[in-house]
Amino acid sequence: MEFRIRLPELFCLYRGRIFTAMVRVFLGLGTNDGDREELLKAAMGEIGARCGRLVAVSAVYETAAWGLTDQPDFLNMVVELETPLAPTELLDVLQDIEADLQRVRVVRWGPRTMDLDLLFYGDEVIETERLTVPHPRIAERRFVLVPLVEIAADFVHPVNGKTIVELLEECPDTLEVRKLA
Ligand code: A4P
Ligand code: MG
Repeated sequence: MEFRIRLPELFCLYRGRIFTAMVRVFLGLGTNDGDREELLKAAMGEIGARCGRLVAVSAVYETAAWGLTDQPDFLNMVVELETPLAPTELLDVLQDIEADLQRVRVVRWGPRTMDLDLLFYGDEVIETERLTVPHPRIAERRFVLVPLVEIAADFVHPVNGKTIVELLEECPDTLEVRKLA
């Protein structure tokens, strides 16, 4: 005879652990040091294996450096996932993945092998010492908004109430963001 446990809808089973419902999350990936395409592939593999279920993936874009402009171009992309992890647990795993990909933090906004930013965590607004969500500079950056429009055009920013399309239309950034074939 077969026994099955039926979980109430608010709970889910993920890799042998019971979690409360999955949360829709968007992550930004950026790299401008090393073999950038391989680094993006490796990061995606790790995110899929350790953070949750990948739901959507944007194209890869070559982008001029924002902030500290005198540095090599970046490759950027964004991904959507469903995660069972709490925000700080997710940040821990993202920072572990950055470390595994040999990121060394030297200069703020400077070159890096892999930068993983938590852009949105559902519609939650989080302000702690370690974490600001939504990521505070989304609206100022075409390298985030252009790939986001591809996979989440109608997603509403929980703080300013604007969709990603609206944010892109209003974005003052003029730096180049070029889709790779
Ligand atoms: N932290 C707080 N909130 C978050 C969040 N939502 N996601 C904290 C991720 N981390 C968050 O980040 C510093 C601290 O931010 C972390 O310890 C975490 O607790 P970091 O990644 O160590 O430092 P950073 O990336 O140099 O600084 P920062 O301010 O996070 O920079 P950004 O915003 O990540 O920007 N130009 C192009 N074209 N493409 C890029 O990808 N990236 C940056 C970095 C600058 N210019 C760029 C790009
Ligand atoms: Mg960062």
